Amino acid sequence: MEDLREKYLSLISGATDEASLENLRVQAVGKKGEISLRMRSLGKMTPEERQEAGPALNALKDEVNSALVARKSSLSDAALEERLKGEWLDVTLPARLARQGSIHPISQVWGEVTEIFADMGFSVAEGPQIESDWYNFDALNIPGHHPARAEMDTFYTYRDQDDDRPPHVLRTHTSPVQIRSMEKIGAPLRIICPGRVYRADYDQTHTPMFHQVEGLAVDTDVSMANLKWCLEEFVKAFFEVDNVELRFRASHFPFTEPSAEVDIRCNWSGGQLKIGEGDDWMEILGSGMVHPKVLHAGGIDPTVYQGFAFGLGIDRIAMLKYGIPDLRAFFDSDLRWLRHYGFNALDKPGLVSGLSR
Ligand code: 2U9
Repeated sequence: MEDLREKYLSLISGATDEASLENLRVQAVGKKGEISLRMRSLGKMTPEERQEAGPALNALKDEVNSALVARKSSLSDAALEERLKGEWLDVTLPARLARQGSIHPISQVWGEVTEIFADMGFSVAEGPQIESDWYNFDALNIPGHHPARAEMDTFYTYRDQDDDRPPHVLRTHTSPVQIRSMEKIGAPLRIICPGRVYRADYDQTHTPMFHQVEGLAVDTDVSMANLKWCLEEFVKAFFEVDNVELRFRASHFPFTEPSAEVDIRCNWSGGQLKIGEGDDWMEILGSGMVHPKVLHAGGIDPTVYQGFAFGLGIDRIAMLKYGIPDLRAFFDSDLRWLRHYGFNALDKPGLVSGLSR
């Protein structure tokens, strides 16, 4: 019995994992274990032998069981210790990392423009970036032979050679959204359409994708005077100045008649732009009264309704307002640039809280 005791106590203390410990348990005190079989043989002993062997075997079984429990607990402590070493955590690290992302100046200005026109009762309309020839050109009074089609450096989608339908285009302006809105909502109507547009052009002031906001107001008593007031209010709010002077210069667009390009009085001296003072003029948008043919293409009766429309480049006014020199950097995804020119996501542009900080 002493041999058994020594054998199992030494095996148990040498076990290195819980699985081999379980094997030992079965081997010693399991149903057919060595100690259990010995206990079964008590029946065949004389009463004197049994009196001596019985308590000794019981004591041995208890001792082996205790040794198993103790070893099991020390093995699981060691396993936990090992796991915790791998799951090490430095609780002295700061709980929040510094601000990682920022709002891109284009998103910021998009939000600012939307906020200003929303306050004047304009809602936002959006539409597809891949447009039919009709929505992008014909409906806007730009027929097939019109030079504006060529001037717009259009990206065309591919058609098979035997397919004589006109190809779809990447929209060259957001104007198709206004046609779609006139069809869908009818008159009266007051919308702005911010979005991405595409033209095959690339230099310091042109990228093949850029952003526009166009506006459209249609009603029975709409005039250039309303257009002028809206644009003045917009420019004052956007550049955050109390006084601005606008200059409407006669121009030509196929979709408006009359048409005007709008300049603001400014001062460029010292390389810094000041709005509302000085002797310089800077063009910031195009506008006009919607051409009757265009109203008609949108399903609106031009003998009853008139409309004014305007268009401006978001990227361009973002550069002007925030002093960003090169348009191409907008789309480089350079983190240093984004951190420098980006805005805090929590500072949402608002007319009461402030457009920009
Ligand atoms: C409809 C009717 C009229 C939108 C207009 C302009 C003048 C204009 C340019 C500004 C800078 C484009 O981003 S830019 O290059 N836009 O000058 N846009 S009027 O006129 C419309 C549009 C839709 C149905």
